[in-house]
Amino acid sequence: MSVKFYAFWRSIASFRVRIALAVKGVKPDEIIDIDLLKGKQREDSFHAVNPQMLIPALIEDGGQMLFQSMAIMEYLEETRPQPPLLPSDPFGRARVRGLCQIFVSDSHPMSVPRVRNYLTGELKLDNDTMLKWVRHWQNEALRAAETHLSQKPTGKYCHGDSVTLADVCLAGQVVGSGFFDVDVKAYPNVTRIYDSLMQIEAFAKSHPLKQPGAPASISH
Ligand SMILES: N[C@@H](CCC(=O)N[C@@H](CS)C(=O)NCC(=O)O)C(=O)O
Repeated sequence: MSVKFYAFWRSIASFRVRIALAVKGVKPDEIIDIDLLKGKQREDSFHAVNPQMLIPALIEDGGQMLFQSMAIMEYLEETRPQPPLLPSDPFGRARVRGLCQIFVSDSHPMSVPRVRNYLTGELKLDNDTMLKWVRHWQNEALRAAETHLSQKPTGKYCHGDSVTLADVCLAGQVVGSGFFDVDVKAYPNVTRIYDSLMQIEAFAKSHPLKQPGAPASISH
């Protein structure tokens, strides 16, 4: 089995897949850095890999490229069922996937480079107004998640006491919000779960700021 992983330290979607790989005990054989800060995702060489020009992307055993973090994580779950990252019951799976979507589909896209560049470059928003946009959508997601997570079956983690994909996505949300100076501490369940997750090696070592090339801290 050989795994080729296209990623970047700062990328929250790469962070999600990095955690899932670590939980499943998969160590990529090759990590190809796509430097988003230098716009490398838009170069022809990467366009040939992923026509959407986004990371992460993953290729296993020289097969077809896997794209979109949720799809990649579901693939890992199906091909490496242990330890499970989805509950065994249909309601549990639906709740976990629903929580994932709040972070992955509704909040994260509002903060990615191509959207921020469009807001400042095309729509001529100044930097502070653009950051207000990003923070607004981050807070919307955190507020909704906090309400869900104040209810059962939330436990030590998002869904009971076992780590699921919802936790992987929550970690991405919290770290991503931190990059934009959003006050995550205003959401006590989110913060409590994040703190528990960061006690787990697979999560802690996957943190964006622990990756090669990352700065010690980041703020806008
Ligand atoms: N929904 C996608 C989002 C992928 C995505 O937006 N990745 C960001 C980095 S976190 C990226 O490559 N951005 C490049 C850009 O916006 O130009 C996923 O979950 O994989």
